[in-house]
Amino acid sequence: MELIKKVEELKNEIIAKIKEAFDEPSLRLIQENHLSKKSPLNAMMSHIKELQGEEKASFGQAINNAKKEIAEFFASKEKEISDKKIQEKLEKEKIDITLPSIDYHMGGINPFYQIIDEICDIFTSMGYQVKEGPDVETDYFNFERMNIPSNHPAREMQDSFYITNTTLLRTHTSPAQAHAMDEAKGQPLKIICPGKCFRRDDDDATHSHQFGQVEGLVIDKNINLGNLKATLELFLRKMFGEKREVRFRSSYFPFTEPSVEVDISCMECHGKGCPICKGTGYIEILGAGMVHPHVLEMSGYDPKEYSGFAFGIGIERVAMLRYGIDDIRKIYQGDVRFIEQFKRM
Ligand code: FA5
Repeated sequence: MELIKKVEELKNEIIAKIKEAFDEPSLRLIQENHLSKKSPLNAMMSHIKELQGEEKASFGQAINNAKKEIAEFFASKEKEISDKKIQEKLEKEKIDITLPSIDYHMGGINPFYQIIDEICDIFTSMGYQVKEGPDVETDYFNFERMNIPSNHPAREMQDSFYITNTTLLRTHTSPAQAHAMDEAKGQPLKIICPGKCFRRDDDDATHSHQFGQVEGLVIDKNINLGNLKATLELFLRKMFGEKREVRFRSSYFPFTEPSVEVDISCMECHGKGCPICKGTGYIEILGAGMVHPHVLEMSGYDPKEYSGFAFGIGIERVAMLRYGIDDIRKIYQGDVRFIEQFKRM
């Protein structure tokens, strides 16, 4: 049939045009002219009404087959052009892996803050909550509530920066204990309180007038000295590893009874004695003890029912022993050559 021949010719013509397309725009032009509703192939559909029976069916079939063949050919050409485009792009954009990379400068984090994070991680993994107290304290919280009334000789050991007669920069983080106990209203407590402390200490290799402590406090029924020792030993093992020498000494704090202090073997001389540890072979890192019954009473706990332990860890001392820092003042001098050595460790 003449019409079917025409369809065949038209199809071959369109396929030839598609073959010639070499880029995206030329392909789109062909699509517009030959594959749209207004295309000559679609226009030929109008002849269908002139045909009958068998002829009508085979003509319709011929048009559909032609359309299908063209669409398939078009799709494969489209893919060919897009693959070619990607290939050309890849060839043009060759990456020279021998070029030096961009130099991102990564600063260090002061070991003071790294140690706080580490201490908090260790204690929160043991179920402690983190609470903070204020840097500026009242005489009442800093001393009285810690069982250090005015004229108590222990005040002299923490010679202080007073702001008024009754307010001062806190000399230890222990007053945070009293705030937490007031809030807890007689309920059990398991907290740590990191923060800064200030004392009129003469600065030397292991003392600074500003330093950090992490206070710890556990209050519940049946808490004993064995719980305190086990907790601190676990903390020290996690912080310093198994090999470091640890020494528990009995001591005195007005707010704990009995009291202990804990020393770690000196990072410089490993226990032999040197100027940094003042010849003792050890550096003191924390004070601790069983909460004094009077402190419990002042804070609303019945000491016959409740007991507790507390500790105060010196942050810089831990940093010194952990990283082998030979002078505490380096932590505060803001020398980037020092800080840069402490990328997140
Ligand atoms: C206290 O401050 C007690 N509040 C600790 C405590 C808490 C005892 C709870 C019992 C119960 P001490 O003055 O010993 O104690 O200080 C504790 C730690 O803080 C010391 O072991 C030391 O690591 C650190 N520290 C004290 N003074 C300085 C200072 N001037 N410079 C650097 N670190 C210091």
